[in-house]
Amino acid sequence: MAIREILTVPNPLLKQVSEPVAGVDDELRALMDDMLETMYDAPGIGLAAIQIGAPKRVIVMDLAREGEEKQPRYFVNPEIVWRSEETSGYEEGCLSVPEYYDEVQRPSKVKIRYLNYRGEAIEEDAEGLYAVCIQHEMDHLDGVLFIDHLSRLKREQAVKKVKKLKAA
Ligand code: K2U
Ligand code: ZN
Repeated sequence: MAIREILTVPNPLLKQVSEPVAGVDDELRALMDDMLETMYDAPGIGLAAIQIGAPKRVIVMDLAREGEEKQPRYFVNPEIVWRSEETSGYEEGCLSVPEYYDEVQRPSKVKIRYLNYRGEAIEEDAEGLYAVCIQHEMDHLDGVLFIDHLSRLKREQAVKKVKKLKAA
């Protein structure tokens, strides 16, 4: 296992559309292990493979609260197969846009299909923070950041802030 560098804006790789994975094998599981270790170290509650420079449709997540037992989740080739018309707002952040937070509106509930760590096909409903996080991460797989849902002014302010942070 290894902690990998997390790419930050304005790295153009973050705008790349990630490719589906042919199958879940030991090599992919090693990547997911590295992603999870990197996410816990950040710390974060979700991470998409593109954020460590791997353009594969793979996400890891752990929504367990501080002090609770870890509950790692792995999503290979995830798809959203249904979205509620109802939407909710949530103050989002992103490990690739450090120290910038703003509210994003997203469908409150989604139904997702994906392969798990063992390559088994899963279909699951998500709501609350789970729905927010999976949609945030699935945006990453399409080269979309949460700031892309904001105004151009806010997006430019966010990138300027991260550039300043990295230069300090
Ligand atoms: O994609 C990422 O950078 C991981 C995000 C996932 C996330 C973003 C917005 C809302 C929920 C999850 C990081 O975990 S950002 C840090 C964080 C931690 C707890 C709650 C919200 C954001
Ligand atoms: Zn993010």
